[in-house]
Amino acid sequence: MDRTFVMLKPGTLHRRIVGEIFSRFERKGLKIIALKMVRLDNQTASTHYEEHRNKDFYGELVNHITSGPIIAFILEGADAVSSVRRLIGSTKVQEAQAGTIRGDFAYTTQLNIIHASDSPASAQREIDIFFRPDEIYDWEDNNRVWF
Ligand code: FUP
Repeated sequence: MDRTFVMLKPGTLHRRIVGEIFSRFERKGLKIIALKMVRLDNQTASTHYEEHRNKDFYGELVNHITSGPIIAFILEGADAVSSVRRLIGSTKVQEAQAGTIRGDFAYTTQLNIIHASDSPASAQREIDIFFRPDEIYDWEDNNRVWF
């Protein structure tokens, strides 16, 4: 089983769509193994987005992500990284298909609602930024036969 890191950006709380988004991941069959609500400080935000440090949108990105609490979680499942990326849709909202989370709820790329890891290596890096090992639950999954 693979793991991926997901973050609901502050806009999802403003829009009251947290439940809607969780419901899409659960409906698909992904397993929630860690979950927390947290307000990021600048240090954590810049570590998380270090690959974008020199981009022109970086300042706005960090401002947005630290503007209020976010919801961070880890999903587990077969090919979790690519499965979750398919459900959330393209980074650029003009390219995000209807039926994906960004396609349905995000109107601008800068405020694109949600983050999910883009590779197993980034998933591991991001999980380590946000969660201690004792905050991750390897619970027994009686539903696995269905997925
Ligand atoms: P993603 O992995 O889909 O979150 O996309 P990126 O890591 O490429 O981008 C991270 C965040 O930077 C996006 F969620 C929003 C912001 N961004 C922009 O504002 N403009 C861009 O052209 C690209 C990304």
